[in-house]
Amino acid sequence: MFGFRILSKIYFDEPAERDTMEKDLFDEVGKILERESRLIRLPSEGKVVFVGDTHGDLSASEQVVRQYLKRPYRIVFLGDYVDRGQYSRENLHYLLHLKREHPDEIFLLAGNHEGYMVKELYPANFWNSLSLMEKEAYGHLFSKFPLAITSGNGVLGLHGGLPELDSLEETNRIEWGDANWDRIVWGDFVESEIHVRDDWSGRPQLGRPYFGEMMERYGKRILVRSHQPNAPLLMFEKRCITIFTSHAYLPIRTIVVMDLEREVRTAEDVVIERI
Ligand SMILES: [Mn+2]
Repeated sequence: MFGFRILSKIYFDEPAERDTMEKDLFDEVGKILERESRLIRLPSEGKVVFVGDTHGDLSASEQVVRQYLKRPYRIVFLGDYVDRGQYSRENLHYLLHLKREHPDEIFLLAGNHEGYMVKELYPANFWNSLSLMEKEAYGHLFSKFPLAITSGNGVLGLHGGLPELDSLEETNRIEWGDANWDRIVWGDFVESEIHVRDDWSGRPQLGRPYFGEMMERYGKRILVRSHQPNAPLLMFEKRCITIFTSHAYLPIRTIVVMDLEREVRTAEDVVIERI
């Protein structure tokens, strides 16, 4: 708490400088994101590290970057950078700076907490601390974040659940707030024979048959996602991996490291690492 007050004092006491810094950073990262598409395609060489929700846990992001921001790795953050943890703003700005400096090595996908301006949520301690103007600036930048990332060796990464599309290419046509956006950033997987159930919680519930059908349609073997702290680490014959990388939720932070040159069939073909 003490640390946060000091940091927020530094930021809030210098509004002019803060606005300029933000504007340049937001403009530059916004331009980089506009060149990317909503569906990122990873190259077929090197390795990739997937990082789950960081939720204001700045030191989690820093640790992954210290370990893996080097050849042959690329780092994919699966969304939910803000709220819950103590250092939302610091964590997010750290990642935005990284994206600006290393646009081809760092990828920042959208989570539901980046979609607050479209669909409100709780807890929203970061969002609640902002003025309306700031909310709009963050919301505008977040609306450019990609929704999914895929590789030729059979992996798909996104924040929550699978969309229902004819092909993954159609990810580029998803609008923020539509039904497929909702499944991607809000979707939960359940060990059940249901297909899809949109229940009272506002979180689409996606069952085993739906998982199998969509992965088959998209030609993917493994899904790496975050978002759902009560989900088992592995589901659906070890083809659905759920990781968290924030002390705001769980005492253990988990990441996935994967070789892009090797075909993957289940979680046994990747490294699940505790950091
Ligand atoms: Mn989430």
